[in-house]
Amino acid sequence: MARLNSQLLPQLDIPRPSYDRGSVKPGIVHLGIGAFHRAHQAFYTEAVMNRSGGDWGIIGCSLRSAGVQQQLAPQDGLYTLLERSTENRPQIIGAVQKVLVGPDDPAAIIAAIASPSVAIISLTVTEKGYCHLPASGTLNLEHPDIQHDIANLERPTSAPGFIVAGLRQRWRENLGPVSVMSCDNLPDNGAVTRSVVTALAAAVDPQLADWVRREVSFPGTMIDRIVPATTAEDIDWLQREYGYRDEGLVVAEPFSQWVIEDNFCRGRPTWETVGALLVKDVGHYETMKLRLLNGSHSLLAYSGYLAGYATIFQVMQDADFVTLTRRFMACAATTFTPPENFDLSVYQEQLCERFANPGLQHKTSQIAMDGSQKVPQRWLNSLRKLSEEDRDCRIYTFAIAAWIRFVKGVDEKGEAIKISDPHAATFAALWQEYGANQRRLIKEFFAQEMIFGQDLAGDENVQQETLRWLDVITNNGIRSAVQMLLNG
Ligand code: CS2
Repeated sequence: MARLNSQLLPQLDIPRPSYDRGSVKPGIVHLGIGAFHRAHQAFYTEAVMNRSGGDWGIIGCSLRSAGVQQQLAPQDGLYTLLERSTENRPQIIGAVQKVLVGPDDPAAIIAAIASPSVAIISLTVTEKGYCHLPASGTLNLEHPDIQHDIANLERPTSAPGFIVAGLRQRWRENLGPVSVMSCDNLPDNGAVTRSVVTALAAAVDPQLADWVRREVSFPGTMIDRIVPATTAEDIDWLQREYGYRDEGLVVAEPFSQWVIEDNFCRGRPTWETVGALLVKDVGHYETMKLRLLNGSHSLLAYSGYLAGYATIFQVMQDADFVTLTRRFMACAATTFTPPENFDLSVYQEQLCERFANPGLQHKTSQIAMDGSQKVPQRWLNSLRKLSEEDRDCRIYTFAIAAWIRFVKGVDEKGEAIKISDPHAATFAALWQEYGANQRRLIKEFFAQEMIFGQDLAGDENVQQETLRWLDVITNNGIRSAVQMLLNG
């Protein structure tokens, strides 16, 4: 069966690059070339090149495994983006020129960042990839990868390490600045990136840090598109329907949104011509998206998983969970200032429809990963506001109880749950030690300052309520707890 590559391209009856791929120079180095980047930033950049050309080829970098390189190298960097809802709409994307793998060849990534034509370094390395302390947004200098990178900057392992090594080379060779653009679901992602990169640069060479402060810009972004992990069935389906094999296939919902702070020091693709919104400040968009979309996603992931649902689509077939989602969003929507002239109720309706997309197999277990990194910005800032104002916090304390119950690592039928989280071992130890005394267990969870900060560690009411929910979930099961919440 024919594998997707440049030669096969003319034979395919599918939208494909209309520009001359061979003559495009690289303009972007992207760290963390997973499915999300390929369905989102690469999709917008492809649309710009299809519309008006430009040297915006993407050099993708994997900082951990060679998986994506093995998928894309035999395909000349080409892959299919399949939009799925009730219909299927494939498109071939040509923006990715090659994929480099950090552990195999770190020097190649540093050299790519230091290529003269490169104007933007972008990142989707997930929350934990910033090696920062989520509560303060500052670099965790104790992080083993950061300690390694300070001592061995010519062979970095972390995202901040690669960026600083590449910037150092640009500085030494006088190649001029670049913009460093985070596309991760972090509040203030531009400021966090600036903070970790300058802190690491300062630990390596204070003069480099001065140069970074003066010359490099760190635009913030709000990124949105639901992109479930591709499955072997998806790849087989494409092969059956369209007659070619694509190991790099990416499946996404039709919706996508990108709000970008217009703060680039060396030019950028004209993303605004293909649907992105370039603004002065992304803060309100970011907060809204994190608290409404990602906040309800995490709620549905933990409670839905415990109720036995494998995907968000399945969760949204259950009327109680739909009501739970609507209630959660209505409450979350009162905790922040929306972007100007923005209709929050339309946004919430749209989110419910997106979650119920029958074409997506978005696993609850996928969203449930890395809760320690996600819970603070998705739930806890809203909870703080409600608690400060003495308002009803129950939907949040319920959510926290569901998460704590989830990280026990055993479901309601007694089957093991694989907990994927940088703090999984701590959670297992807490359950082991205090599982028989849930009051103490809750206290110990809230004492995890990197998640709850100092304030919530001292919030007796919030802990009391969380304990109440954990007791209900433990004694009556998650479904009864949901009903009790909705009827209470
Ligand atoms: C999800 C996000 O996995 C998760 O935690 O909440 O990846 C979500 O699908 C995207 O942010 C949507 O834009």
